[in-house]
Amino acid sequence: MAAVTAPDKPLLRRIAHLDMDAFYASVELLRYPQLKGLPVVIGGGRRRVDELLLRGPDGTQERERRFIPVEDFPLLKDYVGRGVITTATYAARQFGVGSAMGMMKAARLCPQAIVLPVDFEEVRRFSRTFKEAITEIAPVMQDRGVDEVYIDFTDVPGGQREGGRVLARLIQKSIFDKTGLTCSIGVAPNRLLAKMASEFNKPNGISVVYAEDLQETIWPLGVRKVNGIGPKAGEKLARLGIETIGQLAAQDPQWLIGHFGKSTGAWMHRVAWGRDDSPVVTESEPVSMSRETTFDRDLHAVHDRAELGAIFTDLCQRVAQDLQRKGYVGRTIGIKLRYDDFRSVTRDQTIPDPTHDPATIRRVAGLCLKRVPLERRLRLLGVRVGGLTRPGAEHPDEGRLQPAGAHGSAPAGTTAELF
Ligand code: DCP
Ligand code: MG
Repeated sequence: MAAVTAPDKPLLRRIAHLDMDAFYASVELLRYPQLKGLPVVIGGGRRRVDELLLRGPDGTQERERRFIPVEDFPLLKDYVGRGVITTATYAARQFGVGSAMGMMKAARLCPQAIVLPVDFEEVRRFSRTFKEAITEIAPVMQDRGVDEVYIDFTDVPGGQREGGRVLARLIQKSIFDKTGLTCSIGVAPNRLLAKMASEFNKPNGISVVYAEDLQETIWPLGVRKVNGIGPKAGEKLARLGIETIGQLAAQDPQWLIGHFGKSTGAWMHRVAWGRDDSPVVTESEPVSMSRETTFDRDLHAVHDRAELGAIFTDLCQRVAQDLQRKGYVGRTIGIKLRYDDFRSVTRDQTIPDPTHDPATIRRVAGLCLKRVPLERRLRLLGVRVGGLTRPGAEHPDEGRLQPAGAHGSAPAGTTAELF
C-alpha cells in the first residue's frame, strides 16, 4: 500500500537582513588584534598612522603589526583636526561615542579611545569575502552596501527551521570562519521587518520576527526605525503627534495621504502594518539604462515643440549621466513614446561605437523620433541606451556583459522599466 504523506505545508516567506558589526572598526581589529576589547574609533584622514606604527617611535624599526604595543597607537585625546567618527567599536560605544559624532565631542567622552583611519581597500576586500560566504549557502542575496545584505531564506535548507534561526547561525559561523568578523541577522516575513530585526540583538546576534509579533515587537518602536522614514518625515510625524510605529498604524490612511501625498501616505500605512512584498533582488549587470517622463499635460510635437525639445534633451543628458556614473557605454539608442490614447511605440538604432556622450545620444534619439508618427499628442517620452559594455574594452565583445537574468534590474537611480 502506498504510504500516505501529508501534503506539503506551504513555505512561509522568510527574509533575512544581515549587517556586519562595527564593520570598519572590526576590520582594523583583525590586523591589530592587540586592540580587541578596547575602545577604538575610526575617523580622520589617510593611512599615515600605519606607516608611523610600523616604523616605531624612533622611525627605524620594522615591526610586525600584531606586535606593536598598544601604547604606541594614537589616542583620540591627541587627535588634532575636525571631522567625524565613521564608526566605533562596541567598547567605545559604551562611552556614548558613535557614528557621525564630531571627533572633538568624542574626545571629550572617551579621550583614551584609539583612533585609526579607514582603509577602504581592506574594507571592500572583506565586504566581498563575507558576501561570497553568504551566496555559497544562500544564493538569493541582495547587496545593500558595503556591510549589509538581504537574503531570501525561504527555499534554503534551514531557512524555515526555528523561523530561520538555524540558517542564520550557519551563515554567521561561515562568515566568522572565513573572515574573523561577526554580524547580526534579523529574519522576518519581509525585508521591512528583517531590517528592523537585525538591530535588535547587536552585536553578533540573531533575532527572529514573525508576522504575529507586529503589535508587541514592532509597534512600540519609533517611526524612524522604518527604513525609508528619514529625519524630515520623522520630524513631520512628531509634529503631528506620531512617535511610534503603533501610533502610525492607528492613523486613517486617508489622513496620512492628506499630509504626505498619495504614495508616501499609503506606503506609511502599509509599513506600519508590517506589510512589504518587495522581493530580494540579486544584483546583475544592467542590460540597458533609461529615463522617461510623463508630462504634466499632453504635449504636441509641433505646438509644444520647444518644451518637448527641452525635455528630450534633458532625458538624454540624464541617461548619459547615469551611464557615466555607473561606468557604462552603449550602442543601441532608443526612444519610447506614449500617445494620449495610451498606445506606446518604440524605435531604436544601433551605432558603431558605444557611447555615453549626451550629444551623441541626443542626435541618434532624434533620428529615432523622426521615424514615429507625431500627429497625436504625447503623454510620455523616454530615452534608453542598451547594448551596454564597459568603456575601453579592446574588442567589441570583450566588455560585453551577460544579459541580466529574470531578476535583472537597472541600478537604482535610473528608470528601471525597459522599453
Ligand atoms: N559608515 C559611514 N558613515 C556613517 C555610518 C556608517 O561611513 N555615518 C560606515 C562605517 C561603518 C559602515 O559604514 O562601519 C557600516 O555602517 P553601520 O551603520 O552598519 O555601522 P557599523 O557596522 O559600524 O556598526 P553596527 O554594528 O551598528 O552595524
Ligand atoms: Mg553594520
